[in-house]
Amino acid sequence: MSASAALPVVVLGGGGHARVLMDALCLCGVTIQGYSDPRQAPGARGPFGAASLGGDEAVEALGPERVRLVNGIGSTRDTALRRDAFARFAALGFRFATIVHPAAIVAPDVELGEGAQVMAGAVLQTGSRIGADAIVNTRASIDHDCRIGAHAHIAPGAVLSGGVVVGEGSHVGTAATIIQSITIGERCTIGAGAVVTEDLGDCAIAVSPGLRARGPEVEGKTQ
Ligand code: JB2
Repeated sequence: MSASAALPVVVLGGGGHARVLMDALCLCGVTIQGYSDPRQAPGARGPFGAASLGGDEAVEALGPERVRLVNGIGSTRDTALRRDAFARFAALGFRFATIVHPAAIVAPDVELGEGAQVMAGAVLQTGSRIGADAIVNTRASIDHDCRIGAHAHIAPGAVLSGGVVVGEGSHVGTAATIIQSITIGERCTIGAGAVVTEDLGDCAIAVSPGLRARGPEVEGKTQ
């Protein structure tokens, strides 16, 4: 893992994504000072023995010179909650640790933005760039020369062929496939298992045929 500073980390969030990150942090020997979650009372012992700090005001009180943060707020479709938490703390001067799980395969020239998170089994090929606070989740595959925008989420098992561009804040769903050189705009939602074979503009929704989209479905963009 490349959490660069020696500072202990505090994880934002106490749900499933936070626990996946805590596992990666423990595997890399990084000290977890605690986690913050408005839904959990301070003082309790949480996952991996991490201390519950209560809400984010407890993190703000620690100050950016004493801890680095890990954004444990995941996303299943809308990445705004995650993005807003990142922006809120960045504006206060906090820095976010960039995480690469020991079982990920990352080519040496891949560029990872601040707070990017690469989980177990992910494969990132040469020439790719991952934006700040983006998630490349479990077993996702990012082939050569891809560009993943800040705060985007490439969900578990998603497959991106070479030269794919995913815009800021977009969500590429579990086991979705995006073929080579496709560009997806910002804040798009690609449904689980969808196969994207044409470029998509901002805020597009693409789902597998036969699945009911929960928004204005984009006709004919998937096969
Ligand atoms: O502003 C916040 C905030 N907003 C929500 N600050 C802090 N510190 N915590 C916040 N949270 C907390 O994040 C919620 O109270 C909640 O406990 C947690 C989100 O947990 P949840 O179980 O809802 O999902 P998740 O974000 O851990 O994981 C989702 O995304 C992952 C990528 C799930 O869909 C997972 O299945 C998925 N793998």
